[in-house]
Amino acid sequence: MSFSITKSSTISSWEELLESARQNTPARRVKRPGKSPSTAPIPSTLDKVPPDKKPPVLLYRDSNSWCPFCERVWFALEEKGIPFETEFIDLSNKPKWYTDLVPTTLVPAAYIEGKLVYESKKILLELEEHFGETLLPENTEENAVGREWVEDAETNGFRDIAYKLLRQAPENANELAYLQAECESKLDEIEKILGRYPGSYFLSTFSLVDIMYSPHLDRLAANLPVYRGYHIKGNPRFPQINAWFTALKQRPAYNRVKSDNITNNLLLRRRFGIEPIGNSIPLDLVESEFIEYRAEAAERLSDNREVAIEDILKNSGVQVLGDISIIKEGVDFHLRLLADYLINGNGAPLPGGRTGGKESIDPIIAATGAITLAYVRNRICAPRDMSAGAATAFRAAADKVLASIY
Ligand SMILES: N[C@@H](CCC(=O)N[C@@H](CS)C(=O)NCC(=O)O)C(=O)O
Repeated sequence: MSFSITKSSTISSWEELLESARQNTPARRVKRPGKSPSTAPIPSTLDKVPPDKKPPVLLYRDSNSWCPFCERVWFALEEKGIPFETEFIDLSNKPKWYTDLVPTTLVPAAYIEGKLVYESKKILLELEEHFGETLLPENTEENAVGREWVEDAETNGFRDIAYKLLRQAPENANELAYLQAECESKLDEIEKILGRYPGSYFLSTFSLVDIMYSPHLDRLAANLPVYRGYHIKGNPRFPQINAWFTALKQRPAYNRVKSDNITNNLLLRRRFGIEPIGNSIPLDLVESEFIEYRAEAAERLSDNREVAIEDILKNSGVQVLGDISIIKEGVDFHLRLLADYLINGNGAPLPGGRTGGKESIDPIIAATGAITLAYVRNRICAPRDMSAGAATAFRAAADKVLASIY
């Protein structure tokens, strides 16, 4: 069987797409050919290091960038403007040199000016020792409170209760109600301490305390609605926590290191096999329209297309549709359509005027497109592949282009 893809000539080439994407975003990653992950973020401060010198910090983190404890350290490094290198550890197959090096065998661990440190809290405090206390208040009294709250964030049981609630089998209604009440009372405690100092953060300025909590509260806020039908965001019981989320969103470092809701949902399902009882939180469609995010998503897709296409052909099931070279052409075409829509699409008709109707293309190609787009929509992970904002724009655009196929 053979067919041609109509209108493909009206869609830009990958080179053109990459160039226009790069004109609209400074975000770049390095490619890691043949390795997992296939790309890595470039720390925003790496240009501070002379070419003949090594950055002062080497961070060991998980290869999927799912680990909330690693996120804490990355967040602090970005906030403090410390240049660093990253070495990825595959947690499903940890190298022996790593388990020999780090007594807990967990990530994160870091070399800080040559000193090995492990446990996220210890790494955060060590970074304050070595690079100045920019994430702890100068005021002695508040500094002491900050240190105490950093400790509390580890020991107050909030995380354990939250994960117990998420993992509890839904059949056991009494236990669920009990865990929900426990979790709410932990959140009430957080609500209360957030109100202790003026402003939206835990202390009177952004600090390590915010960093200790943010990856966990983020994951909880993304997962409770989907797996337990319970909302933290928009819940009038937690005004301080909601104001805190809003304040965090203003911080560039936070936007670089955080995951998006869907990554968090997929991760929980994969990690613990929990079944959703509700829909995902709707994509933030306002955020998904920001050209910086759309361009970043298009840049990632265009620059890393070979890896993406190979992955789709191998893992999405699309290969059963027919001749692999034709299928490959169809995959490539729909990814270009997606990149084109990300850059040029804001509200406009889809590239080539493909808004459905009689001009529809060959059914096999349409099926190839549907599989490709549905697969990549949920395949990408933030921040492993791109920032959370870019991932949101990517998923929203995939939905749009996908809808145009039917
Ligand atoms: N208390 C540790 C917890 C670190 C941790 O649990 N890391 C997980 C990833 S999220 C890990 O390394 N898991 C691998 C394993 O359990 O073998 C910290 O704060 O650094």
